[in-house]
Amino acid sequence: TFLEAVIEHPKFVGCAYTTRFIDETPELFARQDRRDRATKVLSFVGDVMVNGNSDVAGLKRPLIGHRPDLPPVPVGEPPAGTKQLLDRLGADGLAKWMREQKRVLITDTTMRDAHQSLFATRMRSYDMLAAAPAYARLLPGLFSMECWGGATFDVAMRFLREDPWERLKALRAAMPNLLLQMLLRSANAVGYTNYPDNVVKQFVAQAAANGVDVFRVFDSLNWVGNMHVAMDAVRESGKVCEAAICYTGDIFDAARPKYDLKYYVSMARELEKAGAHILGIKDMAGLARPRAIAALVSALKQEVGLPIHFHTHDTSGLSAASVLAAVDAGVDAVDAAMDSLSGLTSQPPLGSICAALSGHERDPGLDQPTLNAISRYWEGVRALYAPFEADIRSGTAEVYLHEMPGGQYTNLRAQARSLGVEQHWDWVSQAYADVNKMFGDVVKVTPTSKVVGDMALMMVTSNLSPADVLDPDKEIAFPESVVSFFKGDLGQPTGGFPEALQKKVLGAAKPITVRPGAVLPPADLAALREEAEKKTGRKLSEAELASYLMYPKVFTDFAAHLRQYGDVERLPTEVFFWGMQPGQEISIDLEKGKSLIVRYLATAEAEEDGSRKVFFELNGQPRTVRVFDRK
Ligand code: 3PY
Ligand code: ZN
Repeated sequence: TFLEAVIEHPKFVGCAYTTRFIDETPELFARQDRRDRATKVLSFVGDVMVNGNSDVAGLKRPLIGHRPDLPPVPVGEPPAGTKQLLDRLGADGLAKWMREQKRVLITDTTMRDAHQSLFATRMRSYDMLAAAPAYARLLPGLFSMECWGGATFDVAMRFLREDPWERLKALRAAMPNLLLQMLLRSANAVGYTNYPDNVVKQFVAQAAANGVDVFRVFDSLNWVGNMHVAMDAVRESGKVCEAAICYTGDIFDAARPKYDLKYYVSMARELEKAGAHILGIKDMAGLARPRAIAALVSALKQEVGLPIHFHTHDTSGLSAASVLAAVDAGVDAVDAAMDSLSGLTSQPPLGSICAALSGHERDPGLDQPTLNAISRYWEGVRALYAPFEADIRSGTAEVYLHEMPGGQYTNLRAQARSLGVEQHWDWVSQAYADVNKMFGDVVKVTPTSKVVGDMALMMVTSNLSPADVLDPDKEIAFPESVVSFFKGDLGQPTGGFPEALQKKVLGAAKPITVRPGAVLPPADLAALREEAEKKTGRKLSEAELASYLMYPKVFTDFAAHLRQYGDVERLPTEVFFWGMQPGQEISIDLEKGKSLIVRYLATAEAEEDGSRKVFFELNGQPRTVRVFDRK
């Protein structure tokens, strides 16, 4: 307690205090704060012991073996890398530098897209931060680390109970020499719907201020008109604006002329005009076949003056061939995931790509033994998250049929499972393809992919055929996301909406035909801050306000969790999900140089009021927490 802190303080013990002792001894409060934090985090572990972590309810605990160590890291400052280049040259200078490189530049996606696509975005900061120093010290030649944005923002708060901003700041500190990259859904920011312009701007400013260097900006309908606000905000922050075209269909498919080479080249020109520093090719489903990507990269190299960055997924099993074809066609940078988190719905293998290019004139120049060692570490990490993985074993050409983004695949499968239709997965994928056709052959990437997925699941669970959906006389309760899509809330698809279906979905309601941000009134940020602070009972940082603006309910719940349990992101992953074994001892680093040694002893039977005592040893002293048994 605070009193103990006072009477045990050396000044107090030595009677060397005055009446101002408490005011003049701030460490008393620091000690109390640590004690509170220790109690909170023990309460969380106690709760997992008694009630389990609801995020893994019904999932099978994985067998957790020995986790390979990371390679030893030399002491001292990490060598200068691309972050220093950006600081020195500015965003335009960095783009010019990229074009001048002979070697192909590599982005590592392990900390964002790889786990988003393989295990439902569940990777915790704990496992990332352990690897970060090895990246900074041993792989300074990487172009960037994709480690933020996309679904990570939401999942961090909702399921992992950690603050995405704290993750960003910690990664920034641990990798001061590498560019940190995020995925930004333009007007949808890191959410699933368009936000008012001032909310998007506030978000980008915070992301830039807290550590993001490269923003990959895309629009889920490839509507450049919907990207300007986000792109301008990135440019104003002084950071790098990588504007991406989302690749869908097949440029060589004469039956789908909508998405031909001309379409992408003209979009790329628009993005260049809109101020992109880098042009991204975002092949979110892994549809860009080797021959297509070679033609696309060659054309874009001729038609635009920007460096080109290729991102793909390995759902087909062939993405490495596409990456190598892109390299031969002159692409400037490519995305890959460390080998053990590559393949399937994730990115192609970073180590193998480097090995394939060894001795090539565009050899990325990364140290192969280091890549192998870091990959072994990630292999151990991946085992911890096995319960979140989809049961898929191989690449499949079916992706060319359904065109599901890699990041959606595992999620949609989990949704299908929870609705009891996973055994009809073939049907779900066929329905997904059918919905795409009915909706006018649209780009499918968050959030439009969610719209198509919601509709496909609904058709399977309600046993509806495409003909039923289109039949003007058959009444259908369309999912909310579908109604919103046809209203134009996500923007306008290339070629417009199919009119008859739009009428059927909307009834008497009128769709908008302009940019949603143009009709959304600006958010009253001061009033929303007041509302959020009232709900959470404390002052919020500007970054926390951004969380609230993105996800009011998720943030409010997370803030309540934080108040009750504190920094649970400091717990080892197996303890966070599954609790501890009797006698097990762990160390929790609350802050630099301050570790708690926690040993779990036992949990008592429930008492009359339904509470149970959980017994620990904290730094050698007995500590009991009381947990209400909700089971
Ligand atoms: C996301 O928006 O999260 C994506 O990964 C889209 O591909
Ligand atoms: Zn992706």
